[in-house]
Amino acid sequence: MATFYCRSAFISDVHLGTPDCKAAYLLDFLRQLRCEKLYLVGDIIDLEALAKRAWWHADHGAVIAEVLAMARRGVEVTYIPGNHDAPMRAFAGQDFAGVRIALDAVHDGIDGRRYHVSHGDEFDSEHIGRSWILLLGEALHRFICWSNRRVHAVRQRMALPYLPLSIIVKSHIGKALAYIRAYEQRVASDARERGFDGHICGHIHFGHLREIDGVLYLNDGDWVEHCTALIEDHTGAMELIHWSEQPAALGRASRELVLPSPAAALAMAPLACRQRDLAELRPAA
Ligand SMILES: [Mn+2]
Repeated sequence: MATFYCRSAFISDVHLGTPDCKAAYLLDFLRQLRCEKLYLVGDIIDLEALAKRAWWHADHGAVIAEVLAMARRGVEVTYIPGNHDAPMRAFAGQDFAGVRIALDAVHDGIDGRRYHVSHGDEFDSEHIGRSWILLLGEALHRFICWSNRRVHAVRQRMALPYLPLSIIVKSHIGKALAYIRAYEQRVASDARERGFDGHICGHIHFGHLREIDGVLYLNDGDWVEHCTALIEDHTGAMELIHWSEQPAALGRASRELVLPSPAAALAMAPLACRQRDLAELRPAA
C-alpha cells in the first residue's frame, strides 16, 4: 500500500451516519496518510441526520477507528465541531482518547504562516451549509439546457414562442456562485482583521484555495461529493487534493506562489467519485 506523507491534513464535512458520505475513499486516504497533525474541521459525524434517522455503515465505524488509531500512534488530532455535530462543542477543551476537541484552532505552518481554523458556519449568514444543492444546480443546469432544446423544438413545431428555461435557472446559479464568493470574502476579511495569514474552513462543500487581498482562503471541501482534503507538505505549502482511484492536486499555495484550484477540476471530482465501485477500495480483511 502506498503511503502519503505530509505535515498536516485538514478534512471536514464527512457526514458520517448518512448514506451520502464517501467513507470508503476517506478510509483509503486515512490509511495511507502519514502526518503529524490531523484537523477534523467539523461536520464529521452528522448528529443532526442521526437524530432524525439511525443509519450507519461498517465503513463509517472504520473511519472513526482509523482516526483513533492515528491518535494512538502519536498524531496530534484536533476535532473542531461544525453545525451538524454542534453538540460536540459542549466538550471543547476536553480530550477523547487522544482527540482534542476545540471550538477553533490556530495552525502554525512550518513556513511561519499562521492560520485560523474553524468549521466556517459562523460566516454563513443564510445557512446554506451543504452546497451540494448549489452543485446539483450545475447538473440541473445541464439537464435544463438539454430539455430546453427539446422543449424548444416541440414548441417551434407548435409555433409557440421560445421559453428560456436555462435563463431562469442560470440566474439562480449565478446567485449561488455570488453567495460563495461573498462567503469567501467574509472569511478572508475576518482572518485579515485577526492578523492571520489565512483561514482554513469547510462547511460550504466547495473546496477552494485562493488568495484574497493577501490573505489565504483555504476550504478543505467535503467527503460527500468532492472527496477533498487540504494538506500541508513539509515545506509549508498548502495543497488541496482530491482522493479517489485517481488522486489529483486541485490547487497549491506556497509562500511564493498561489495556484488556485481550477473550477474544472472541482467539477470533475464528483464524477470521479461515483465512477467505480466503492467496494473495490475496501481492503481485504
Ligand atoms: Mn457545516
